[in-house]
Amino acid sequence: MEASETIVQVVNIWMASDIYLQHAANHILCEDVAQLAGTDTLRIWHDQIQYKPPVTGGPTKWHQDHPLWPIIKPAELISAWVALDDAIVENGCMWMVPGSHQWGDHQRHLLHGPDHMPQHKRPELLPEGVEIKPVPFEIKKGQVGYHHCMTWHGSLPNQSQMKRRAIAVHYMPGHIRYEPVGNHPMNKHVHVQPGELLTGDDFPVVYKK
Ligand SMILES: O=C(O)CCC(=O)C(=O)O
Repeated sequence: MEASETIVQVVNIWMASDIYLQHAANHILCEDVAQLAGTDTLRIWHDQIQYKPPVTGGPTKWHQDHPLWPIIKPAELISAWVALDDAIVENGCMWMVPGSHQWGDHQRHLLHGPDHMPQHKRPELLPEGVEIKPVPFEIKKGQVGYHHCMTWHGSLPNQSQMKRRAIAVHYMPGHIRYEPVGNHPMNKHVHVQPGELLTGDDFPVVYKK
C-alpha cells in the first residue's frame, strides 16, 4: 500500500456496541454459515469493519485468513462479509480465487502483483492441474458474501468517488480449539488451555441449533 493510501479497520466492534452483536447473531447469516460449515454451533472469532475511503482507499494484499490466525484449529471457519455500500470493481471489491480453499496453506508464497492480482512464488507446490483464476466478488449494499478461511482473496484500491464500507464477521464452528503455534492479537481474550474448545465471554455463541 502507498503512503497516500488508507484502509480503516475496526476489529471487535461487537464488543463496543450491541447492534453489532445483534448483526453477528442475525439468524439468516448464522443459518447460512452453519450450513456451509456443517455445524450446529457458531461462535464469533472476531469481526471487522472495513472502510476504504473514496480515491485514497488502499488495496488489501492477497492472503488466506486461517494462516494469519495461528492460534485456532482446524481451518474450518467461514466469514460473512456484508456490504454497507455497493462493493464493485470500481471501488475496490474483494477478489477471490475459486477452489483455492482446497489447495492447502500457501500464505507465505502469495504475492500481491503490480496489477493487484495474486502471484505464487513457488507454483510447483500447487496441486497438479489447478489454475489461479481470480474473479471479482462484487456484493451490492445490504447483500452478503461468504468465504472459507483458506480461500485466497484480496481487494483492489478504491480510486473511485464512492465509499466502500463493509462489515465482516469471522465465525467459528463449535469444534474450533485453541491450539497456539504463534501469536495473535486475540490471544489476550483467550482464557482456556491449549487444546480446549475456544469458549469464553469474548467468543460468544451466536447460534445453536
Ligand atoms: O474487505 C476487504 O477488502 C478484505 C476483507 C478480508 O480480507 C476478509 O474479510 O477476510
